[in-house]
Amino acid sequence: MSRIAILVPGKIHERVLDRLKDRFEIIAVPREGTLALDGEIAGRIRGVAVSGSFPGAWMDQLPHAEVIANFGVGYDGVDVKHAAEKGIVVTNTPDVLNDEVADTAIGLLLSTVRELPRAEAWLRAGNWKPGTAYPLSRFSLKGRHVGLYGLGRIGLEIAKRLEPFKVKISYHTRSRHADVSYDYHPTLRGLADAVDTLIAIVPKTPQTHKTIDADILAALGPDGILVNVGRGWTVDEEALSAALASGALGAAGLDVFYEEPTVPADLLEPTNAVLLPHVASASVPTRNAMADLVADNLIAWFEKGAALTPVPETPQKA
Ligand code: NAP
Ligand code: 8YV
Repeated sequence: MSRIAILVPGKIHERVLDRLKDRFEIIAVPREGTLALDGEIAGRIRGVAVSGSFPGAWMDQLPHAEVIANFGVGYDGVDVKHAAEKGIVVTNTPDVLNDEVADTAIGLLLSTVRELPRAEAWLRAGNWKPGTAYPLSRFSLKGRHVGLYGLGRIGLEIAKRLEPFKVKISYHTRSRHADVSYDYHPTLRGLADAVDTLIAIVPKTPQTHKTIDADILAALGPDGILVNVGRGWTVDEEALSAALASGALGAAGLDVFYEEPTVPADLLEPTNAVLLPHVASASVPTRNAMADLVADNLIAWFEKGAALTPVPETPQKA
């Protein structure tokens, strides 16, 4: 019996392919503007494993696609509206990366507040000599009031990790959580007015576009800190680089950028920014767990008739 064909456009974690190759026929194609597939092959494809975008036009090339397994909890690259219209189930990789991303968020917060990467660079540059010391960091985490923009799976883990640091914690989401004691703010502006430190961990949606703008940064103020581990889409980077350069904002720690992998020169310039190349989930164990969940979703769909972690926008077929 011929094996079910799974399309893999562009690169994906090697473990996804290792897990799938004995059960499925893998059709690996380069990631280009259109899917380079002839009609016969396209007609055989029933599943997709993808890391990165998967536009609606590609779905239209696959008349028998049933499921698209996305590598990542954020699935903003996959046209889920189009998938839902076509009855295609989209899956993502929730929960298995919560701890890693939350740990990285705390590391990035501390690095930003205490200038740890700059202090290390100072040492490596040979500046530590008898009689010298790295300058005192301007900021401390002690006594800060941290606002979480997003309190979902990862946001909650960040909040739990913040508790032992004895900072006050508040949050903004669209819906209030009945089960947490943190102060709730129904608007982002209200949260930014209340706190001096903002951690963004919201998805890329039309509603979150450049919501962290000049007004929000001004509300955080000259002693304010911004950390973004969600999506670069959420931040107005021009306003951010201007605020960092002028001192209107104290410092920023960013794991994500608007147009990755491009980091605007104006953001590279200010020394009061800590910049990471989207590494929040990027450890071997966590990426392996994400790869397993991609594979397990496809296996569950084709062997048991139901995916493990479908996204809410796409229906799970009976
Ligand atoms: P989640 O459980 O769905 O949580 C999302 C949170 O954002 C919820 O609290 C949600 O609350 C809030 N939210 C959504 N839209 C909002 C809006 N318009 N205004 C205010 N709050 C809003 O997702 P998650 O698993 O925590 O992941 C969050 C995001 O982090 C992912 O979508 C991804 O983009 C990003 N991420 C980045 C990395 C990285 O490597 N840097 C790794 C993993 C995830 P309400 O629905 O009540 O508003
Ligand atoms: C990954 C992420 O870097 O899960 C997400 O939403 O942003 C990260 O864990 C990304 O998905 C890998 O391509």
